[in-house]
Amino acid sequence: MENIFVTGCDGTIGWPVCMRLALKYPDKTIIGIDNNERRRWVDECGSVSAIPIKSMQERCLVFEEITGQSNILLIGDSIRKSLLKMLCTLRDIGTVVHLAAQPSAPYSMKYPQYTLRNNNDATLALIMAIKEVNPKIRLIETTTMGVYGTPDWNIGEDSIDKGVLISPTLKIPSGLPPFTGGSWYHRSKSYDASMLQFASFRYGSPTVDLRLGVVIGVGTSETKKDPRLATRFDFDFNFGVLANRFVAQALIDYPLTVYGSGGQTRGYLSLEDTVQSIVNAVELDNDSYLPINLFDKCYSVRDVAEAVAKEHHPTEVQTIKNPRKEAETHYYNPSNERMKKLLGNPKLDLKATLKDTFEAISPYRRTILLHKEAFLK
Ligand code: USQ
Repeated sequence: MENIFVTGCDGTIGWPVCMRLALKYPDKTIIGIDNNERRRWVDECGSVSAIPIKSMQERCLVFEEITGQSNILLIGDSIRKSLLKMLCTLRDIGTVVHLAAQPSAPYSMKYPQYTLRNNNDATLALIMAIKEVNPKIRLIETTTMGVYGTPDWNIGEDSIDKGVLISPTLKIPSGLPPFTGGSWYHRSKSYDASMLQFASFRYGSPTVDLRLGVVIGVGTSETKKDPRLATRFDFDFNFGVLANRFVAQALIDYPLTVYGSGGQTRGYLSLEDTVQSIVNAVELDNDSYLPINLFDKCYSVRDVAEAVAKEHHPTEVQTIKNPRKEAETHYYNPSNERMKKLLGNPKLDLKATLKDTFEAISPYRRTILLHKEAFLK
């Protein structure tokens, strides 16, 4: 029996991934680790999760009460090579799902060294522990579509495999993203991708690099079983992602904060479908480095604002001077063929995700009102 190790088990994605893995593999132990920093970062930014969340210990007890399963085990708070080596040896780890990261672009611009240390040190510790214990342990990491930036060329997965010719004489080597991400966070994930690709090539480790687009929504089939199983929902300037922030803003009749011209285009995927994709990746049978672009459809900031306004009338839009340095009008053409094979048809499109999110956070309107200053600082 090979158990599964999940880093970042207290995160927005990590907690529902742990539950889904525990339900799918009742005979395996899902061993979770988290340094609890996400709660501190958001608190430091003067905000909270709009949906109240229990401690990890309480959530595990409730999970057992509701499902009868006690196969989520929490250990430690810091990803060290020695700890992972011990775990892999004593607890028979077959797969590591690496979700732990400081994931905010704006926060990373305030704390670049912290972000790089936090994100890259953990990844390297995992890579080296796996190499030393058993290079055949599968490593699945969520990096980001942001590793590509917003290039003028088509972001096709096959072209990434073969290398990308970006000029008649210049080629990006196979597997590697081009390192044009627009924040220290996005850069940290480019460095991770580079380490993953190199380690997989050098040590023969089966590695999946799930390059996530913007993950939106809050509910998954597991979190809906009991309010005490909820995962966090952030809406502040640093940790709230675009569509989630717009839903929170619309709910309290706060004008939607479109940065600049609003032409910034990204790929989006619901939390429900993201969790399922990660869980499905556990059973992929790749034996080397496999990057997968993970998003359903691409939308501009203005498209998302319009979709939110359709769900919730009347909703005003305000144009804010863009606090980020990024292209506001650009070409963006990524492919998601591998995700379609991994996931099949996504369960929730943008409209369904927005509707679900409005329903889930409506009871917590007052919490958002009390923290509305955090929308823009
Ligand atoms: N934006 C606005 N108004 C807002 C907030 C954001 O116009 O109130 C704009 C941003 O300037 C950006 C776009 O919306 O152009 C997306 O911003 P975001 O904060 O939703 O996404 P981003 O900073 O790119 O990062 C998020 C997650 C990150 C993940 C990434 C995927 O925080 O962890 O890796 O989405 S991707 O965007 O594909 O790189």
